[in-house]
Amino acid sequence: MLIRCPPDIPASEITPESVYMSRRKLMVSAALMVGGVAASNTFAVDDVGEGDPLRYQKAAAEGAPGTFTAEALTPLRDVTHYNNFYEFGADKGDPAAYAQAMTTSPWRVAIEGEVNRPGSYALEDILQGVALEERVYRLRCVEAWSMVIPWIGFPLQHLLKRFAPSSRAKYVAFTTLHAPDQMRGQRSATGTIDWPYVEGLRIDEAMHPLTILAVGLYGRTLPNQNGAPLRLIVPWKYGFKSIKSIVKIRLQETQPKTSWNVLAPSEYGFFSNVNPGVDHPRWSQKSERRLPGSLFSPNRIETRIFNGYADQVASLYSGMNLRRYY
Ligand SMILES: Nc1nc2c(c(=O)[nH]1)N[C@H]1C(S)=C(S)[C@@H](COP(=O)(O)O)O[C@H]1N2
Ligand SMILES: [Mo]
Repeated sequence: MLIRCPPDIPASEITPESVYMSRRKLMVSAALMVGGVAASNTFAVDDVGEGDPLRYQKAAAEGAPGTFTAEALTPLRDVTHYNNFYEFGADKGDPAAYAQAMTTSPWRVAIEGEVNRPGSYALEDILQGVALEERVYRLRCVEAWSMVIPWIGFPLQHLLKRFAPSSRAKYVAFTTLHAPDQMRGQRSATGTIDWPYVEGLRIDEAMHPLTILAVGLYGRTLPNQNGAPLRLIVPWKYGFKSIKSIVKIRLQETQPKTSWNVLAPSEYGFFSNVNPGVDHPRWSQKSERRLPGSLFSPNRIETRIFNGYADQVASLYSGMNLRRYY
């Protein structure tokens, strides 16, 4: 039973928000990162092998509050072996065991809808000239566990602005790869998710500087189980909003369907902002298990509104009833 958890991009703009964001632009050619060719000498900085938490911890503490965090990083092993990626199975170990069957190169992304140049683009072209940044973000799963992960990516707004959304673009819809031959979880009709996995954001959420598209973590190319080669990260929302292995981005006027909302609308709303004040119908959201933990040391911490990013994002929802729009 399924556990319900559900190029030429303009040069980075200097916005007030960007001041508190990563100052550590990785001088990495994005093109080198795709296709699994991230050899150890591909990275100018921070090639950490199996992970060098101490070095990353230092980097994290240097950052301003909010985006970076001084909290301990979740070790690479947990980040890559405790996953939700239902296309490969419902157990936390399934993605690590089976996601290698997914081909991530070549990879194309369709950009559709209310944009000036809709089309199908090679990932290399989408990443051409993009300045990648490292962002240490908390990821809070709706199942009440969380991790702290050093992602490598770039603000989604850079991609969207390049395609000049029209005034009718009120929402952004995202779609994951649908390939039952590569994704064993898509082969069985388990009566759960109606493939492909889909997610969506309101346009202001998508344009928010905290929202990134990630291509790596821990200084390396994104492992398949974490959503290679391109996935969304929306750090103030429950983890299921951060859709993996994206093949389509569509700008549209109407609110898109989202997989978990379709499956269980009373349990998973469109917004899904992290909110300790609104419990899931079947469990509390007031606290979370910060990984790694153990039976005897569960490492339970209090959940924070908007996952601790309220200073940056609360204004997006001013006047909204967050209990109704959960
Ligand atoms: N395509 C797709 N994206 C997905 C999921 C999924 O099952 N399929 N699971 C989501 C959930 S529930 C979480 S908590 C995060 C987990 O990301 P991680 O495995 O990289 O930690 O991915 C999200 N993105
Ligand atoms: Mo999740």
